[in-house]
Amino acid sequence: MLIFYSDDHRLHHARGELLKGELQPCFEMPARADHVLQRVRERALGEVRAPLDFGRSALLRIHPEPYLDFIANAWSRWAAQGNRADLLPSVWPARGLRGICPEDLLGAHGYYSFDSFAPITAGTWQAVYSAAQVALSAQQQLAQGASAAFALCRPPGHHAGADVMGGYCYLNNAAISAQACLDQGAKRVAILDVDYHHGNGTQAIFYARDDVLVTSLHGDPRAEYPYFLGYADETGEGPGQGYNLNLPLPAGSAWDAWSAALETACQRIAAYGAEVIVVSLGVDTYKDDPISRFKLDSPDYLRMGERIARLGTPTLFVMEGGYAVAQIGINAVNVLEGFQGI
Ligand code: Q9C
Ligand code: ZN
Repeated sequence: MLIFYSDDHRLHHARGELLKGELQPCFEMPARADHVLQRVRERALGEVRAPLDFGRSALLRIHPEPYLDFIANAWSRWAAQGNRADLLPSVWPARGLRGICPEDLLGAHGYYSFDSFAPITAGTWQAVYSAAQVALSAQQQLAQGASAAFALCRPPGHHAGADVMGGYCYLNNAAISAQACLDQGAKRVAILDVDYHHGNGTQAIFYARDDVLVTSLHGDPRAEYPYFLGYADETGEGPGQGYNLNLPLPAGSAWDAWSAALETACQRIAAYGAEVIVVSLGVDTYKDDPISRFKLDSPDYLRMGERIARLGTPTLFVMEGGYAVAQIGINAVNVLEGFQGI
């Protein structure tokens, strides 16, 4: 299958993330994409191409213009105030506060965030813009008849809502490409989110819609980030009622429990009659992932790809999380090799 990748991901490398009261090195680092690319080449998975530039219009189908402008302009405004360290919010419009976007940059960043895990650096906009173009370039291959393509996106996207960043995510690459499928004539698109964390952004974007079925397997939000979405009783609303499927699993879940949930998701996708599947491919379900608590092992990712392939539906793989950096390439490419039948 064709692989799309841009070196621009390197432009986003934040100084640190706040964890347990301390600024620690970021788990979401450029080496992640390097390891996936290296493994793609080692296994000769397919030709690696640079993305085309489709401009902002496909991004605007998901994200409002003021949100894009904020990300695009925040660093130059921040640097003009004499700052050199990352822009990182500490105040959010929670219960009892007003949802007003303030003039102050830190305030505005809080307004456009739901946590402290989406710092803005000098290169953040170029990196996230290119990651979205990577996803759109892979999506174009499917529109032209390919049965699969891999968007090696970094930064990831599934925590980003229409106008809110968080969880290392700024633009929702999977949602942008799912919408592009619809805009090019598909009637039913399914998203299968296999990242360890619930894809709260993707769910929120499509929650009231029946043209995108969102299914997600993830750590139970009672105990796991992002805590405030991803429960089993979230099934959609209005016309979207019945078109959101959450499959939360307890900490310690290994392939037996995880694959049973995958079976449930796959059967729902088959019943829906999806014309295209967008897989939010996070491999932070791995047993040695430093921030996650599932127990999948590397060969399990081959089985994951095989099961997705049995749906017999054109599939776009979009890279999301995975922080066991040395194994992320093996695990992600195993899904793709399993899908292809090795
Ligand atoms: N104790 C993705 O995998 N940190 N984002 C949680 C862990 C944020 C994960 C703190 C995790 C975000 C795309
Ligand atoms: Zn994750």
